[in-house]
Order: sequence, then C-alpha cells, then structure tokens
Amino acid sequence: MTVTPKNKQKVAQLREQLQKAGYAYYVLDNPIMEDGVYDQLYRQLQDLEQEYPELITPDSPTQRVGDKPASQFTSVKHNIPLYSLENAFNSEELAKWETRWQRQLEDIPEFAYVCELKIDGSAIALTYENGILVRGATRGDGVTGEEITQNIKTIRTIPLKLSIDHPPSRVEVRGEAFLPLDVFEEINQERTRLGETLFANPRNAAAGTLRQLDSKIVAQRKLNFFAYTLHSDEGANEDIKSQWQSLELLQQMGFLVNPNRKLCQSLVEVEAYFQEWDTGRKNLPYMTDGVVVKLDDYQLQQKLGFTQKFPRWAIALKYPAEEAPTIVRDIIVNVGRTGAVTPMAVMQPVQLAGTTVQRATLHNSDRVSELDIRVGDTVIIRKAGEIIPEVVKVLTELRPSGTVTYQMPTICPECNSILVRPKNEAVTRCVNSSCPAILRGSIIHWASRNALDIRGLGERVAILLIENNLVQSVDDLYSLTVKQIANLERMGTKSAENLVRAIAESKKQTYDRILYGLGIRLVGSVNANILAKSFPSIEELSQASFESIEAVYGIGEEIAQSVFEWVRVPENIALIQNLQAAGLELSYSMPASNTSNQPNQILSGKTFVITGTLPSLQRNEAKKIIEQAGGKVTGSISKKTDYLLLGENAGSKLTKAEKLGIPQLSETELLDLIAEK
Ligand code: 1X8
Repeated sequence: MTVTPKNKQKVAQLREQLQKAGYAYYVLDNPIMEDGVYDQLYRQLQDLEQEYPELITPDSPTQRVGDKPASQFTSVKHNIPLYSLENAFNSEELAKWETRWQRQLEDIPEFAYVCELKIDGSAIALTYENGILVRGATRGDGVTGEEITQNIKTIRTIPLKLSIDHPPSRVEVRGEAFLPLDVFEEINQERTRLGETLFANPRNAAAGTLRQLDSKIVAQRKLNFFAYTLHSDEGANEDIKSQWQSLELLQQMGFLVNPNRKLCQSLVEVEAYFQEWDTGRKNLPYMTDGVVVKLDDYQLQQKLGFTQKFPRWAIALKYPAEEAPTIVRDIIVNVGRTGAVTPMAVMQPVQLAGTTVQRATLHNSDRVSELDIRVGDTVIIRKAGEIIPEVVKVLTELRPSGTVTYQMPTICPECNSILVRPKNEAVTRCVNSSCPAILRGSIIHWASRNALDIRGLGERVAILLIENNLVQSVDDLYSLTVKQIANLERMGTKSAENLVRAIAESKKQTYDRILYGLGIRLVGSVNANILAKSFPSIEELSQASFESIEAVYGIGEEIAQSVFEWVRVPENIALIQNLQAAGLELSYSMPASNTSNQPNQILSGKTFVITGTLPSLQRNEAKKIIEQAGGKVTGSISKKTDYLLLGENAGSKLTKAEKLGIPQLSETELLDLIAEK
C-alpha cells in the first residue's frame, strides 16, 4: 500500500497529540487527556504504522518499547567524558573547596552557586541530533559506557524529540536515571520472593534495570530521569551562559528538571539549602544522598577546568552514611499478611538516620544462611530506601565464642502449623489461612498509609480486635462500634471514637488505594494505581481477561496472573461485596455522579443542628461527616429539625429542642449510626 498524504498527516498529528499528552502526564504531572483516549489514539497510530512501516520514525511514541531483547550492549566512547564529583562531608571541607577554587584565580569575580539535589541513581548521557534522540549511554567508567538507547526510550520523561523550534545539530544531555522509592521497594520485595539477591539501594537497582537486555522489562520498572547538564555544539546556544540558564533550557526542551534547585550567593546559603533538604528529602518519593554545588557561570567553570578526576567548579556535599553497627540480641521470625515468614534481627537499639532502630529484616532463610548471622554478633545495619532497616554485614571478626548457627523454625510461631517452602521460592510460608498473623497483617496493611490510611489502627489495636473476635476480615472493621472498642484494654471512649471516625472516614478513600489495601500478591501501590486507571471499577477488573490485564502497560505476566486468580476466589468476591455494602466505592466515580450513587447515605434527608462542644470533633468536621452521609446541618432549631447533635455546655438550642421534642444524639451515637450503615 502506498502512503497517502492524508495518512502521513494523520500519523504526524497523532504523534504530536500523544507526545503532548505524555509530556503533560509524565513531566508536568498534570494530565490533559483521559487514559482511555490516549490508549485509543496510541492504537490508531500503531495500526497506521503497522500498515505503513515506512512511516515509523525513531521518535514515534510507539518506539518506546523495542520488539526484541538485545543480545548484548555495545560499548560507546563518550564525546565528552563524564566526571565524578569530589565529595565534602561537612562545612569545613566545603569551605576548603571554596578557598581552593578561589586560589586558582588571579582575582575573584562575582559569583553564584547553583545547588541541586544529588539523586541516588545512575548517570546517563543522551545524544540528540537535529532534535531527535539518537543515542543513550550509561556512564560506564566515564570515558566508555554502554549503548542502551532502547532501554532509555522507555523512560517517559525523556523526550524522543526536543520540544524547541531550532534545535542545535547536536546536543548532549546528562542526568540521573533513578527509581522512585516505592518502585525500588516493590522490586526488592519481588526479588525476596524469588530468592534473588536484593539491590542494596535505588542506585544499584536503577543501574541494574538500565542494563536489562529486554526493554519490555525496563518499561515495567518505571525508571525516571532528571536532566541536569546540557552540552551543545560550539556556538549553538550562545544565550546559555550559566548552569541556571541551562536547567531552564532543559526544561523547555521537554525534560524533567528537578524543581528543588536554588541559586545561592554564598556558602552560608548553600548550607541552609543543605540543611533544609536534609529534612525535606525524607518526603521525596526518590532517594537523594546529598547536594551538588556548582559554580553557576560557565566562563568561570571553563577557567577552573578539571583535575584528573573532578571538575574544580563543582562538589557534592553528602549526607552522613545511614549505616550503623550494633549487636544482635535475638533472632525471631515475623509472619506477614501473605503468610510469608520473615526472619528478623532484634538488636541493641541504635540511632540510624534520625530514628532509633531495634529491628532489622533478614529477608529470608537463604539470606540468613548467607550472612551466617548469630545471636551475639556485631552487625552493620542500614536503612534500605530509608524505610526498613536491614542487616547488610556481619562483622565475624568480632564474634564472641560460643555462638551457634541460627536455625529457621519449622512450625509457625503463631498457629503452630507446619511451615512450607514452595520449590523455587525463597520464601517460607505459613499456609494456614486462619493463622492469626495473616489476619493481623491484612488489617495492618489495609490501615497503612498508602492504603486506607486509618490512623490509630496499628499492630496493637489489630491484635486487640482479633483477640476479642471483633474482626475476622477487614470488612468487619466497618461494623465496629464505639462501645465495642471502648471496652478493650487501654482503649477508652475517646480513642474508640477516634478510631470509629477514622474507619468511617476511610470509606472515602479512592479505588486505587482500596485495590492496594486488598493486598493482592504483587500488587503494590504503583501497580494498584495502574490497574485502577485501566479498569476503573472492580467489576471491570473482575471480568477482565488475563490477556487484557497483561496488556496493560507496566503490568507483567505474573502480576496479571495473580490479579486474575485473586478476583476469582470466592472469599475475595464476598469480601468485595461486603466492602461495597459497607459503603466503600470500588470504582472511580464520575465527577458528575449524583449524590444518590454515593455510599452510605444513611442520614439522607435528615436535618441536624449542632450545639455545645463535642468531645472530639470540631463543628465543621461533624458537619462534614453528616453531609457526607447525606444529611444537612442548619443553624437553628425548628420543627423540621430531625436531630440535635449535642455536646457539652449547650445553651438555648437544647432548651428549644427539648420543647419541640427533637431527639438528641451524642457524637458517639452519631459515629456509630454512620458506621453501622
Ligand atoms: C552527579 C549527580 C549530579 C546531580 C544530581 N545527582 C547526581 N547524582 C546534579 O547536578 N543535579 S551531577 C553528578 C556528576 O557530575 N557526577
């Protein structure tokens, strides 16, 4: 078939639309197109390209994932070497650096420093010719790297085509490819399950991912990229005279540039930035290990040049290592919500990255044998991905005499059933589905921050609820009453009210969080989000074919299998029905949906008046809760008032309500009413 001008134009239009939508979604984090529309346009483009392969260009959005895995990578020499950075670990070292570069110069000009976050990833170099990405390479040893263009194209924040009008004939863009922390953790969880060695940090995980031969696997890993260096052909960008300007140009070109940069006039300001981000970094979804300080002015950079190893005009100011030695007091096992038995070291408490740490994961029995960790050992522990501490090393030279090799238990410490270790899995499991540890783990997971986020429902309370037979499954949480909880050990009315309220509030959580909370094997929060977007209701997900789940970008075969099986288990089907009956919405509601579709409209048509000080709720909170349950709150008592919500020190409203015979409700009664449906 010959290409008609119409088809050619259509292909160009589709590419432009998809490119814009992708940029808005991935770089700006501000979508402009519905996912379904994107998918349809993408398919149209794919179909046209299949029909007219001569129209395929390397910058087409369809070319982000390659057809077949590479058999090996070829090495490439970098046009300009990639230097590493000199490190400074404190203010003195930073000050020394400033003195050093200033001594190089006859006279010191006015200058500024650009501060950027140092990303714990893997440096890569991208080459664009006439605005088109032609090559991506790893840093390698700085002089020679590996060509990984196909893998790099899977990173959605790397433009396949620069979005500026007259791109220089050749530009090289450098930056850091990195894995978001949640993805890093999911990869390690998966590796634990498969008995593979774990990535020690997101940097290793990113580097390992970039060197995957199969770009389909790379695409699933959701690498991201921050651009931070721009080199263009001699004279091509004369307007760019500084690092700060180059970051702005990179942004215009369509790259993701880290927004947390700062132009500083002195080391005092640099240190303030460093301190600010020592706290701030804990809230970032990616790992940083310091701050990069660069002299802003290109002329000054050029004057200073490079040593054998480093640029003289830049330095990395690093955060202290997050590793510490301590002594193992005991080795125990923890049974998780999947029944997986995780060995843990209980240690002499130690300060690590600002928190006191007492337990560290040993991952699985293979890891225990590999480390040969014993009670009494001195070990090095580290916060992996800044979240779960792990034992990285045993200092055997410090081992006291008389220690014995640790043996994993053969029966479940919680229910005494025999533990199993499936062939070709590294994980030991308790397979008794009524093991209290599994229920406890499911409840804790359900209430966790990225799931339903129920404050006050942690391990202690989960255990209490289970031991008192109040909860046999997560859906039972939604029928708990203040009275039931208040009777439990160390609870009291106040905490019970808070908990019932938090549980009721959690009904409003979005579908993707609920999906994550269900704890389907291999479905972490990232995958739950993808699944929820692709199948915007649990019904759609339940009815989806295995193939259609697997076809979702980012969802691999094993995950698809796990989901496909989960939605077919009768207990799970019942769980979903019970959750829906409790008022949870397992779908994305349409923005225009009317209130009659909303869950739990128990107060529908009822008018409330609030008076006095409520024991735990603010007035506006109470109002919100009533309104969310379909009720209305007015300011004064009349014959139309259905209930008076009564707090302490009520005044004339109470008198009037009594006169009119209007029923009164306490905060507790209100919350119970809502919780009971
Ligand atoms: C390494 C890194 C740099 C930056 C951020 N993260 C890194 N890991 C940056 O400049 N924003 S620069 C750099 C290097 O030159 N080796």
